[in-house]
Amino acid sequence: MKFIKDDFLWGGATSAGQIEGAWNKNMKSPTLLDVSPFNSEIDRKEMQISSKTKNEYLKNLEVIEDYKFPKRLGINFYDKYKEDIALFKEAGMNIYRMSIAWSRIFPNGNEQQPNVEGLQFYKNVFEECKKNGLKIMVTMQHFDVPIPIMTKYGGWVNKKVIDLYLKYAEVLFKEFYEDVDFWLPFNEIDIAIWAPELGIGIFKSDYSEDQKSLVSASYQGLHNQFVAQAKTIELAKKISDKIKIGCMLANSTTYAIDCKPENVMENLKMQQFSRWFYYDVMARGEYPKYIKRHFSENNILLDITSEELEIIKNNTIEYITFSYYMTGTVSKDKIKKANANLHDIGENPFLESTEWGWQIDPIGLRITLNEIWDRYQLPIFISENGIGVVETLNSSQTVEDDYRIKYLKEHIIQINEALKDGVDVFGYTMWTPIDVVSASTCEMSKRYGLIFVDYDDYHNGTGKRFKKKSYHWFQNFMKTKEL
Ligand code: P53
Repeated sequence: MKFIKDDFLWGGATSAGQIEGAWNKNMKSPTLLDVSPFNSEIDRKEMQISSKTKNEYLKNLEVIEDYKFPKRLGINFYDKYKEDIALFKEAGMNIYRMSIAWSRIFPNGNEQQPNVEGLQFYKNVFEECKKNGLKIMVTMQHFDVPIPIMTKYGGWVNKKVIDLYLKYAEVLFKEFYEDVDFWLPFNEIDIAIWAPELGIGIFKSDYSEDQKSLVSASYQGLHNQFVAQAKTIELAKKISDKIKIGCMLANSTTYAIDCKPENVMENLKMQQFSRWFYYDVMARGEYPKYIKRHFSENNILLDITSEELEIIKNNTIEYITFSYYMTGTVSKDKIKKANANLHDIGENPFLESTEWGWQIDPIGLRITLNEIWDRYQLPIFISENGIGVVETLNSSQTVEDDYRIKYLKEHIIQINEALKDGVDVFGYTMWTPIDVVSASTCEMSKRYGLIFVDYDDYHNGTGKRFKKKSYHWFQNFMKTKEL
């Protein structure tokens, strides 16, 4: 079967905090990712026992030198970016999705001037991409709020952070508007609700006494990010029409467990709360009524001004992107839960799961693409999709990852079907072109790449890159477009 769209964008996605390393080099300040330990039972327990201890850790970075923090070192992309980008090009990719670390540009969040060395690093990376014929998609915040913004401002709950972010956005746009093809202000903006520490940079422990105040703070932080994104779009219009801004959501498609109307209704609610309302605010420019009803019925008190709503209304996104890894089921009654990291979803007896319990569902991607297209009629880009597996190099210094080839191929076949259905999908960046440190568990063992990186969970290893079987499969697919 031939892939039908010729001018489709194909590539890989990564994030700064999971690959760069050089966590405190050239003025960069730490982010929460730099103090997240490898998720062994012991480390995790120790970090969570006392939230007070964690705050101490953050304030006094020396105290934590004893711990192993894999994200601080990443895969050392900071020094190896030329080699890695050359490998992406050799695989046949024509786009690279990456993120800029805010903490490299404004280490304290509130400086008058940006850190020139931080800007220079990204300038170099962009030049390398261009030399290799790669278009560039940039995420401006990928789970990595600078710690000073958390400690001094209390994270995104504080509206002052909107202005700090806009200053950051202005610097990026003025420096890079000619280099970057697509901009995403926030990775998985819905993470504000599912994992507020990562998404909006608050300390959950500050709210632990009162669950309600945590929920209100999360929605407030999310709202402030909606405003920041809209203001970013407004700003971009003033700088250059070359700046194309889209949204990014951890798309959670779910199915009712059966056709019992109560369960179908429960699933509809799940879909409204886990994805539709976010897309609606960013694409239609309005909060839907049901979410306002939810806020008022649950005493979620938010500071939302009519001026902000006006800005959101007038500055909607140009295209939609999302990550797609799995689907789940929903029922009004108790059902067996699937391991989904973020969302509370149920098992689906018709689907297989990864070692981490993520339920693999290629047809669900076609369904998702059709649903989103039907609702918004905006161009769609799949900014993440892939499979995490424990892998080791074999005696031929490669990995025979036929399961990854199967995973990618089956999802791409469904994109092709969606194109035939009339959906305007214009690109796909797999998670990941190269092994990176996992976002949720900080482990190297959860490998997603076409390229194997020789580091273990404690960053032991040579750091050398090796092509897996899937790398060659992808390279061949790029040449033939045969599935
Ligand atoms: P890891 C959960 C569910 C769906 C997407 O995740 C998610 C998460 C958070 O873990 O995040 C995205 O590495 C995220 C990437 C991340 C990738 O999924 O936990 O944008 O940064 O690495 C995979 O297996």
